Amino acid sequence: MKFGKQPAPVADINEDNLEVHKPKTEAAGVKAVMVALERAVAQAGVTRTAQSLLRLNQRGGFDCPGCAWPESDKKRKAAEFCENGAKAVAEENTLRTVGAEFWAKHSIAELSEKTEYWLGNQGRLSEPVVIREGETHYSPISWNDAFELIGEHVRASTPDRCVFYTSGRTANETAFLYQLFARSIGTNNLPDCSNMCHESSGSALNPTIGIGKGTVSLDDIHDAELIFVVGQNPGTNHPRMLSALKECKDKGGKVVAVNPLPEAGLFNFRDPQTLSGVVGGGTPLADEYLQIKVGGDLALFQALGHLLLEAEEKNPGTVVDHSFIAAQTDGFDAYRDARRTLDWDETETATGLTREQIEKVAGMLVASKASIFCWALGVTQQPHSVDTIKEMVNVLLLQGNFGKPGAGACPVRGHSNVQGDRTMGIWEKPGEKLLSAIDAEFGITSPRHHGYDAVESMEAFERDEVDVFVSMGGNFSLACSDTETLEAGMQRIGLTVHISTKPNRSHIVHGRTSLILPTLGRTDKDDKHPKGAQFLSVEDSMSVVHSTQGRLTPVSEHLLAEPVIVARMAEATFGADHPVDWRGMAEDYDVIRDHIERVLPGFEDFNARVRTKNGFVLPNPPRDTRSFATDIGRGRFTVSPLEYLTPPKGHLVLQTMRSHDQYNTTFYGLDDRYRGISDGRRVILIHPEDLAEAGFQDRELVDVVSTFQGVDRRADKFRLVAYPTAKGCAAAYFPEANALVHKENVARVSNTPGFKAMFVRFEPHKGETAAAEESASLQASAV
Ligand SMILES: Nc1nc2c(c(=O)[nH]1)N[C@H]1C(S)=C(S)[C@@H](COP(=O)(O)OP(=O)(O)OC[C@H]3O[C@@H](n4cnc5c(=O)[nH]c(N)nc54)[C@H](O)[C@@H]3O)O[C@H]1N2
Ligand SMILES: Nc1nc2c(c(=O)[nH]1)N[C@H]1C(S)=C(S)[C@@H](COP(=O)(O)OP(=O)(O)OC[C@H]3O[C@@H](n4cnc5c(=O)[nH]c(N)nc54)[C@H](O)[C@@H]3O)O[C@H]1N2
Ligand SMILES: [Mo]
Repeated sequence: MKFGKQPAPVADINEDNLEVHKPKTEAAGVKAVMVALERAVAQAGVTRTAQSLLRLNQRGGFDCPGCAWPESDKKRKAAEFCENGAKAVAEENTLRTVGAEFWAKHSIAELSEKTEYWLGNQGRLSEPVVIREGETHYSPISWNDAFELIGEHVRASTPDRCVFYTSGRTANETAFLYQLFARSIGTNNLPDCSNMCHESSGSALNPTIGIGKGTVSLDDIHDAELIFVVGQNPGTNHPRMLSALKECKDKGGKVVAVNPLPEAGLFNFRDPQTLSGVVGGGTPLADEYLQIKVGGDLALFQALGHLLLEAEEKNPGTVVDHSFIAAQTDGFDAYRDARRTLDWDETETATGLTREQIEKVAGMLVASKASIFCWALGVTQQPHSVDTIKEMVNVLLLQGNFGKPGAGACPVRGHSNVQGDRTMGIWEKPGEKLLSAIDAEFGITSPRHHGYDAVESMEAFERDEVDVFVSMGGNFSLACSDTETLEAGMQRIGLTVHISTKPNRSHIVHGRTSLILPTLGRTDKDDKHPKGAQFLSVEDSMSVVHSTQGRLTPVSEHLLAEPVIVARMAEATFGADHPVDWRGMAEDYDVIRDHIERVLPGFEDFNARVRTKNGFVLPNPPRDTRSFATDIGRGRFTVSPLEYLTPPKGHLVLQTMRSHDQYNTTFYGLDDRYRGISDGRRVILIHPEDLAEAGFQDRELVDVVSTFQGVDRRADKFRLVAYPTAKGCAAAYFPEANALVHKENVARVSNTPGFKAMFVRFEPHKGETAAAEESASLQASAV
């Protein structure tokens, strides 16, 4: 084989090896670079690592498959990446492969006992495989037969019994083709990872500021006087954001961190690319740290609004931007009336913060002429998330923090193209404007009724109302909530199709017939086209659209590019006689971009502008012209009732989060370095006083029970770890704890699962024999 020897596979996790050390108080530094390089070389060897990392986030190179944080449009550093970006690349570049031999060797029954860590570490999928009803193993299938099988199943079904899931790594051109395929079939069943991620942000921002995206640029982050980092762990999930925060601090800006966990990256950053970061003490980041209770942010931002209005009353004309409010917004009077009084006792209970702490931070807001609120999943995955974000918008509107340098709203997006996918029309609730533009361009009739989002898809599986489930990337079975319900439903689907780069759990809990279609990744060369190598494009968290092109030789010659896979599924479904020229688009991505230009606003001259040095920025009315394209043409103040999470007696609030060594459902390794947890993942971080009150010891093995409206869900065998989290608020890793999230535990309006809003209690772990005996005696008594 041309790449030489494959690296040895890894051993599976042994939870008994769990190690716990003191959490760190600073992020990055030289250690981060060393870890990244070590991992990369182990997976891909020295040459391939050098070839890939040198092109990461460079012009003409590929976009990092890690997060959606933007690249600088100024001079780029030779190494414009972070530890976790490098790990994401290594994960994709690995020389290990998973082909016919692997599938012949391992049965589904055997694979279902493996952890996600083991599965993902087996390597890159190298050929298409199928498993049919009654079979125990996947086996090879030709691409032609695979596409025919998909065509047959889709034609034998009805449009709304087909579901098309998208994970946010999917590039613009692929996403555009994919939604066109779904709509050509006649369904808007286009759930995506965004439904489980920042949907609450879109649901709050669209009605209040007229666009479901952030309103800041990277320069704004540098120029802000004050930045709030709310419910976000940038040291792990958006490490390049730390450099931007550092630049802001260097210019005199201040940072406030709001988080139940004292995450290392919020406190001190050692920039491994500067001398002071290597040998000096690094840069302190957060000037104030609010260790808020999980779910307390709505109360916090109501209190901040109250305090700003109070400060304005004391010194009229100094705090609130009245001319902006009068000219550009609606609803201020009702908001002011609602925030006039505040119940401080309840605010302290809801937030776990003291009045003094909140007043101090309000004072910082009063003093700042340009503030930015950054947030991520800490505020999007709770029942009242949409109201929380609306409350943040209220506070920004009060001080006119839109459309001026250094100010605005900054939802920090997750997957590297999750924002672009929505722009391209991956949305279960499309508007008429998009659909009529698609119809006019392609001569099809898109369905007008809305489709399923992620949770609704799971519910449709459960009702046996889905015949075909196609997954463009991602790992739906572990990403969504209520794992057992979801997996039972997935297994009843007629055909599941997984377009993937690596094996994952969704392949194992498959439909009655199932296909795994291996595809090229971001770093792979895509050159098997009549006109030669093709490139794709993505949109980052700040609405910059730019190209991405992989250059590495794919690990297998049997991989197809994603746009090709979509086009061939469509051809097999519709036959040659279809108004859309699928093949023409798959052969030349410029043709896709020409269509996008005619269908979507903001993509004028797409093919030329995507080839420019820094790409181009999509229109953003709040940022560009301080205007708000809402239904009333104004920014909207809103009034929400106070809401926070109150667990029943004997329960704690449980949030789930990512370790430093994972990418969503894939694990790079087992070292959550900053939190000091390694070689084990089934842990519950718990405040020492809560641990004592619950009557357990540090490291004790427990079974976890979550309760939602009287219904319990269980997940067994977690170790309690005393940890400095906010009191009353425990934390576990995603996806191990997803089984605990009841499917109806969702955010209102956005329908995002309540991944950071579970009520849990602990029971001493029942050993395997005890549990078996109990279930036997239950069965006996049932008989
Ligand atoms: N390396 C790496 N990078 C990633 C990812 C990855 O898995 N690995 N995932 C990508 C994706 S898809 C996404 S969406 C982003 C996710 O980026 P993050 O949102 O940073 O991800 P989480 O790990 O879920 O962390 C949520 C943070 O919110 C805090 N939190 C929990 N509950 C609350 C609350 O009620 N209030 C407040 N104020 N804080 C709270 C948690 O303590 C934690 O620090 O990262 C992206 N980047
Ligand atoms: N409890 C809990 N659950 C959560 C969250 C949480 O915070 N807590 N976060 C939610 C969030 S924010 C998100 S975004 C979702 C993530 O949900 P998903 O996006 O569905 O999950 P990922 O783990 O990112 O998907 C990993 C798989 O993608 C495939 N893949 C990787 N690269 C490529 C590629 O280039 N092309 C293709 N076709 N496939 C590729 C690989 O096969 C890999 O196994 O999970 C959600 N679930
Ligand atoms: Mo995400």
